[in-house]
Amino acid sequence: MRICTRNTLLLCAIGALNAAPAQAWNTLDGQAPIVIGHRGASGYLPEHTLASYAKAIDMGVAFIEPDLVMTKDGVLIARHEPILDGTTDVASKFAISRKSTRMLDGVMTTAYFADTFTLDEIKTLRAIQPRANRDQSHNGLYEIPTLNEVIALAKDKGVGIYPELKHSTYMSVQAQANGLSATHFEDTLVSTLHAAYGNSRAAPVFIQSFETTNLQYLNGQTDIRLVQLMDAWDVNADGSMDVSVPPYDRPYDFVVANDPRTFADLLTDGGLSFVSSYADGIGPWKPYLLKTVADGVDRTGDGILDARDRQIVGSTGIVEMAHDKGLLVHTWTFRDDSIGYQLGYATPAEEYRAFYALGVDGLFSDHPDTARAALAAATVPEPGTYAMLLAGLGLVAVVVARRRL
Ligand SMILES: [Ca+2]
Ligand SMILES: [Ca+2]
Repeated sequence: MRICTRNTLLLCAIGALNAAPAQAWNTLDGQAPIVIGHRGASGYLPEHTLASYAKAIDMGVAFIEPDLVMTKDGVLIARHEPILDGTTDVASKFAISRKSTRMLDGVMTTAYFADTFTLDEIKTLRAIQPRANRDQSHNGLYEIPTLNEVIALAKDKGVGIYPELKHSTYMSVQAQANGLSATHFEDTLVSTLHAAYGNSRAAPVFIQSFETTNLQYLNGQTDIRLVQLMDAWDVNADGSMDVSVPPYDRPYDFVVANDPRTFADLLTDGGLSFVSSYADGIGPWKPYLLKTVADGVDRTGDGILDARDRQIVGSTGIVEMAHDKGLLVHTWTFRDDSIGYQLGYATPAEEYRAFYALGVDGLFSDHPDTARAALAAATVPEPGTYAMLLAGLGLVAVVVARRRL
């Protein structure tokens, strides 16, 4: 492991020269960042289907990301939400009487919930593309996969998996209502992963969640690496994060426990120390890491002010702070078709390049081919690289000399 801190910058720079032509990444271990297929290659095919994951693998991702929810009979399946309405054809196959009204992270919601359907029922459904601006031609073709089916594909293709426990607090209530244990969701994930990969930190697996209690529980159950996700509602004009709107403001288990901390509080020095007591990495929404400001300047020159025009200020310092505590940083979500959150960059390629340069250890992309192409371009040594590195060495030498005074 090679961590380049301010104190070891000179050695790291020399190391980079000796290791030429490999590029010195600003990641925690100095290796190239990983591209994670967000819900598969969800920019192209209906999310969380084996077809979507397979396409992401074909595009060169290191990991595929199954979000997990639970069926009535306690089977873990891949869906972004326990709500089936938006991403499946459930409404055309089951009577409206199968809808129910439940509290989901503090929001009263009426929907077809996965935990009210058996796996046999779920297997009659077919996935649909939830985003109107994306290809609808694959609707109705693909089943909803189980965790075991996702693992089988990943192992067959030689990539890792990055499962997310969705809404653990909600799942615990539903599990008990369905006659299962309060931790059935987490325990089933752990036993399934251990059976497939062993109980090892070296397993090609990361478990992620927006909640904290479940990850702290898992820390006592498994050596598989754990990642704490951090959300927010929006980004303010001045670049600060808006964490004022539930349920995007804080982990839902904090709400239940009357813990006043927000996601932003988990990204302070003290917050990161807390997270590092049980997790191996953090997964903050990308504007937490790179500060941009809406200053009214039309940088793209199209006569319209949007997110792409924001002024880039630079690192918020969170990547550096997390790395100093030994935490990996995996951020999200990168898309070719979402200029509303392509903050400060005219093209997706420029945005990827900036985050790779920032030192993120990985990122989640709906369009993994674009992410991989940007990574490949970033690994090609540019003509000026060594001159710049030498100039940097000179600068370090000056700094070191001044410190001696
Ligand atoms: Ca996810
Ligand atoms: Ca513009």
